[in-house]
Amino acid sequence: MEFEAFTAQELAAYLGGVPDVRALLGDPDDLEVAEVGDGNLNYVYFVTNAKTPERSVVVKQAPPFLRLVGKTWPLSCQRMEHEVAALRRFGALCPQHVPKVYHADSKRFLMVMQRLASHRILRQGLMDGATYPRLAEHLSTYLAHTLFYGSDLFLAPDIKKQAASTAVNAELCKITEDLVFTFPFEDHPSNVYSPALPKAAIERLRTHEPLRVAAADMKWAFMNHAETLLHGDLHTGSIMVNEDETFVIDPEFAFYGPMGFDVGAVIANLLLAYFSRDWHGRIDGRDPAAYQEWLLEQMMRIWTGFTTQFLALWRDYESRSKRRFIGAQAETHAVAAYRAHFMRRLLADTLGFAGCKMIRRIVGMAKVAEITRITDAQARARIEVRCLRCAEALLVQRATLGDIEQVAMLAREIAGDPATS
Ligand code: SR1
Ligand code: MG
Repeated sequence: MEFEAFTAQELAAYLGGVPDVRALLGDPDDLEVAEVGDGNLNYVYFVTNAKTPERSVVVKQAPPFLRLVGKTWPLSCQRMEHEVAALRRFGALCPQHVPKVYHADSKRFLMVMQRLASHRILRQGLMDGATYPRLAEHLSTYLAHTLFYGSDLFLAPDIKKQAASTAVNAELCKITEDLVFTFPFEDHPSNVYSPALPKAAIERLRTHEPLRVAAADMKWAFMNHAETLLHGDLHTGSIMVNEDETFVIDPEFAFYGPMGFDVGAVIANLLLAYFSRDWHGRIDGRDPAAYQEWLLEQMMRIWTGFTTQFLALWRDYESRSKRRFIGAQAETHAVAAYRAHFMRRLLADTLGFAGCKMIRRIVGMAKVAEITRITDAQARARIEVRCLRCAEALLVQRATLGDIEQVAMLAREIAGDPATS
């Protein structure tokens, strides 16, 4: 049967027929429905009781195609089941940072979830130059808990393998494999280049061998390293914030993959905000430098907060359970050496994935607003070249950039380099 999006009346009537949701929202005749989705994949509705507006929910429905492109790009609606399962799992691990799911319907491929009415999408806040005092603390907590508790460092091996096999999300992973790791490095028809982006910068993505090798290595890791349950698309459009709270939404790309993919997505998007601030800050009439430093500080605090909490969860679990990943009889210094090695590898992965994620947002089909809203073509191209230079350095030097402070220094150098201005 051909998919038809709900009309407002149909959706209100449907929600009125779900007792738990009706209890939340009240009489279906009082409901106002607004379609607000601006994402690439799904329909999203705010449904609010007009008489008591604090009674409000979000409804998300997966059409059998990619919304960004339309019916010519079919997509299975089962992605909604992955999203619901991931929201429930992450919500159990980190309830303070994940919206509640009130209802899920696997036949209509929809869910009803908590409305975050006083929060906004982080990407929009960053474009406006807003600061969020608790962002780094919250995101590092979310990352440490979700990535640790889904991994073999915590789960018994049979449970972990079973969980990984039910979370296979092949169709959405294929989108990432293509759009993040493959097409940006080819002359692919889906790529979109901004008009003033120098040909040499595009050519370099196709021909610079160390970059090609590094990107292919990250693709391999993405496809083969089933380390933990990932969000899978943790850009700043998947994060909602206010002064006091941070929520991570939209885990429809969730699957068992490499930990650095989620951490790298956050870092990539902070760096895109950092480089594009040059434009947004100036048109706001503000010196971009102070806000750019705030962005780099968030990047560093997220990484250090994440590693501190991740290691604490790991140590606490092993001391409580008497179960050591490295083996029961290992010397204390070997335990510490392995943990340090693990975190170094995770940083290298994180930087490699961040590099791929930045490149795809510059030359791939799915862009980010902080870049596309730059109306001056020359200014946009200058910023894009900086993003590409930074991404290349992250990829090629991922194993030698020893700490996150060096990443901040690299970004500052590229932003201030007269060759890119
Ligand atoms: C074709 S879908 C494009 C992108 O939107 C999602 O947010 C993912 O990042 C995906 O790659
Ligand atoms: Mg999304």
